[in-house]
Amino acid sequence: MLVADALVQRLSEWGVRLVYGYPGDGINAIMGALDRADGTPRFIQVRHEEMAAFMACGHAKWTGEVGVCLATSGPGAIHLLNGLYDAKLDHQPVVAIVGQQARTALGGSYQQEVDLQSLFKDVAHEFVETATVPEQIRHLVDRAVRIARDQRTVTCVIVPNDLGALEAADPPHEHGTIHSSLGYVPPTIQPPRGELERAAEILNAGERVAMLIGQGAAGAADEVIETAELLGAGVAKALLGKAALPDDLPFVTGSIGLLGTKPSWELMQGCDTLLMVGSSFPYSEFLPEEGEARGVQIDIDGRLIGLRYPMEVNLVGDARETLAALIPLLHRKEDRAWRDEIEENVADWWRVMEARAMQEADPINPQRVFFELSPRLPDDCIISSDSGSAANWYARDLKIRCGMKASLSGTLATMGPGVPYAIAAKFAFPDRVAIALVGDGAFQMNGMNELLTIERHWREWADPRLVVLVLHNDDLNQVTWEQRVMEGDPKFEASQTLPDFAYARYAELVGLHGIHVDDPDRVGAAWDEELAADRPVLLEAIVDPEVPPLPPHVTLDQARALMHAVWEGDPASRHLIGQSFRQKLAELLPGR
Ligand SMILES: Cc1ncc(C[n+]2csc(CCOP(=O)(O)OP(=O)(O)O)c2C)c(N)n1
Ligand SMILES: [Mg+2]
Repeated sequence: MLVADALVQRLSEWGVRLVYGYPGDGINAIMGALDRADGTPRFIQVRHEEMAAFMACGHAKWTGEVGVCLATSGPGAIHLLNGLYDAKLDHQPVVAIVGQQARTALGGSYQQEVDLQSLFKDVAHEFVETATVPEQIRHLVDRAVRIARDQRTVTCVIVPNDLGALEAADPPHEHGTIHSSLGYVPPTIQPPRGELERAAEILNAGERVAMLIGQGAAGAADEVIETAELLGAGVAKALLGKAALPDDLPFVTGSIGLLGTKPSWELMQGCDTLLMVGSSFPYSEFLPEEGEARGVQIDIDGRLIGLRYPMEVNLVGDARETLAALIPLLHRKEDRAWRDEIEENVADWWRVMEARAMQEADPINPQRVFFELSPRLPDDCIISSDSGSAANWYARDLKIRCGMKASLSGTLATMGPGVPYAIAAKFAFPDRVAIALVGDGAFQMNGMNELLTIERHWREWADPRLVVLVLHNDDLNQVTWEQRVMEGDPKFEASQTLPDFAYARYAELVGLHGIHVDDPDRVGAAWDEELAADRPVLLEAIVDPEVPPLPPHVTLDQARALMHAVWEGDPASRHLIGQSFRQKLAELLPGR
């Protein structure tokens, strides 16, 4: 058995089922070992190493397991980086295994010799090691997997190509050797009783309690609901927590932040007490003003607690365990006026969403595409969104139900993960429908290429449905709006306009189905057709780039900046004024 075989076998013993990657001479020994391993773990070839890292991150997000990606020395390793940062910033356990030039050549400015130890030092700062002798492989794999899981982060093992091809060796029983073992079960962490009592006192004293939950609250939905019931609270969700709680509960105000909803904004502005659970939502202007509310936070990561708002009690602990211990200490609030107000705001907001979605546009209002999808979402589907305007409509217009999974690049907010996350969903759960919601810019950046990976594999999936929505607006629209609203600049055509392309026809060329829709009244039927298909489908929706992704609360500065952009000669000024005005009007007069 070679070192490479020992590495692959150890991954398999850790329960790793899938390795996403791309070959190269730096990892030929490992490829040989994966071939001999005969599918345990299984190697999935991608189109670009960044996609392998996104898929490993997606795998971790969908399954809670460690995701693994593999790339060759030099260029392959460098290509992984952005996907690895996506995982690191969203706290996902991902192990990167990368090749390196032969030990005999290192330090010789050899071909493809890159200082990988330094290159990965930041993204994998919890653990990055280069193997130098066969006896290290066992403990390097053990530590990489265990640290990735325990710290919910990215780790990296660098394997010089000559080492991979040596005979494997166990560490001898002598000085200077390591004898590591398998297995990791996360601990249940609970704060001390006295702190729970202090937290309960604050929450019991509050008259208008707001809750904000994030991905850390996934798995604690029942406890979140019970807490909100007792406290008469509304619950807002950070982007990564979108699937942590269903949207069909009347007190769930939906997303928060620039992509958030008005009831979430009102919840935070009106509350006197804030309970934050499993979230590190960064935009403080969307939280209560300092001094306006008393705060309690629950987070598993002691490094990140008490950071976004001056909390009075910081409970380091698992969301579910901590809430379960807190609940018996809470008194049910008898005055439900605050809760009634929240529920009215939420009901009104959904009417606004419908009115905004049904506003006519040229040709299709992108909100309509999401609004029509929402009630059609199959049970247990897995939804990924890309960065771009899609993230706004994903955040606001989709009503997540119990059992669904949903994610995007929450913290890095990188373009590109939409399609690879969906592919990872299909490999992890071949019997569930995956839906990727992406802009044409993100699709051109990499999604197009990964359609080839989908075409290669879909026949093996128990349910072949993987749907890719492409918002065809010939524009890097999210940033176009940022240029207008944040900078007061008109759209800069040279930076913003995309090459036009026939996405549905391309999908057909690849061997999948492609549906092109440019009529708003056909959007619902197009979704029905997509979701009934016998293979992966691309839905190309021709959408209007001048429908503004309005933040929940437009500041005077933002409105002024927009007017300035128009004044400075925005190429779409007349149409965009009309659309902005109509969208705002839909908020004032929902249902008309
Ligand atoms: C890798 C990367 N490059 C650039 C950006 C900045 N950015 C964020 S959204 C966006 C536009 C996305 O355009 P598209 O995918 O067409 O979606 P649209 O907003 O038009 O719907 C850009 C350029 C980013 N987030 N990530
Ligand atoms: Mg676009």
